[in-house]
Amino acid sequence: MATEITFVAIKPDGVQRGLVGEILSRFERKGFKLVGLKQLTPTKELAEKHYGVHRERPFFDGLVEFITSGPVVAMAWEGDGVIASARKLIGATKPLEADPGTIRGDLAINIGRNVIHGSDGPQTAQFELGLWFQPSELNQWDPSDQIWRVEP
Ligand code: 3AN
Repeated sequence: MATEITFVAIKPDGVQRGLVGEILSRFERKGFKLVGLKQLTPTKELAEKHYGVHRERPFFDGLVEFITSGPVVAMAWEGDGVIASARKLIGATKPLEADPGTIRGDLAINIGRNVIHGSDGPQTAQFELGLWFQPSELNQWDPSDQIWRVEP
């Protein structure tokens, strides 16, 4: 399994509800490595680029309005298979269909307020990391317990 980096963002509802620590800890406890972290209120331009694939959807304006309404916590997580694994930790887009144990399954009920975003594939991850982070904001570091994280 190749080492990857993915983009994850806690949306304004997750920040407002005080779920930042809960969500960070789920990724940390899983064993992924935090290589980028910042809080920002996205500009309309950033939001429209981020949600560009949904431009023609009826909910596009609402999505942009919501994600620009307050602070977002943007994260970059590194690890083997982290892109698909993060999507599993996050759970299905519709929180009522998300399995218990997932972030949306445990912490959300509404598709328009589903707490968190995660890149849905390698190309999207690359695009979204480049959109939300400067290269200098992504850190390379070796966890001191690295020996316990790799396949023997
Ligand atoms: P995901 O966030 O699980 O990758 P996408 O990319 O299909 O889901 O949708 C992006 C965001 O658009 C979702 N997180 C959700 O907030 C919103 N969204 C998706 N479908 C709908 C819908 N039918 N009505 C309202 N909002 C939606």
